[in-house]
Amino acid sequence: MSLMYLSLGSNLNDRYANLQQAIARLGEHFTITAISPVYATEPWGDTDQPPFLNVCVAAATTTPPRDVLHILKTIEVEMGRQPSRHWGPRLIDIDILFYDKLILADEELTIPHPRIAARAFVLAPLADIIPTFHHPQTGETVEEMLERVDTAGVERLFEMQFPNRARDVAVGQKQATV
Ligand code: PH2
Ligand code: MG
Ligand code: MG
Repeated sequence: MSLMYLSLGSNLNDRYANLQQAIARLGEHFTITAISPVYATEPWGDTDQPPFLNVCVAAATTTPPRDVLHILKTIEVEMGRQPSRHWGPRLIDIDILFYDKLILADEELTIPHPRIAARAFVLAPLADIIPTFHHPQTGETVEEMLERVDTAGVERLFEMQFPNRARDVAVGQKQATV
């Protein structure tokens, strides 16, 4: 079993419902072991777009990383994501942040995600689930990286709720129904 950490973001339509649906779909392929609180975040990079909701998820799997990527892309497309400009608005974006301590880079996929250390919208929710995880390339922990970024415009909102009882997933000591 490998443990991976994913970042999810949405800034179009019903952003919260999009995150819920994406996590429910992830639960059909992987064993979700933790879900961070939801964050409201100002757009990073391309700032001329609506604000995001962001969340991070931990998931256990035996699926290799490139196959994970294809599953994530399929979920994005099935949920109705349309092609957009680079860093532009999106219904749902699901990115692999870490996959165990794996380091991998090719034209299709780079792990760890290359911009983790620059993104408060990733580091704040990630620090809620794995504050002491060491970045395999820099050795820095998630909470150390978080201390170095500007967290203005990144606001923790609430824990996610899952009203549709399709599946139970263990979330820490609690049971969240996805
Ligand atoms: N995703 C981007 C670009 N900018 N900004 C925020 N706040 N949240 C995101 O998820 C995000 C972004 C490209 O993936
Ligand atoms: Mg992204
Ligand atoms: Mg992406």
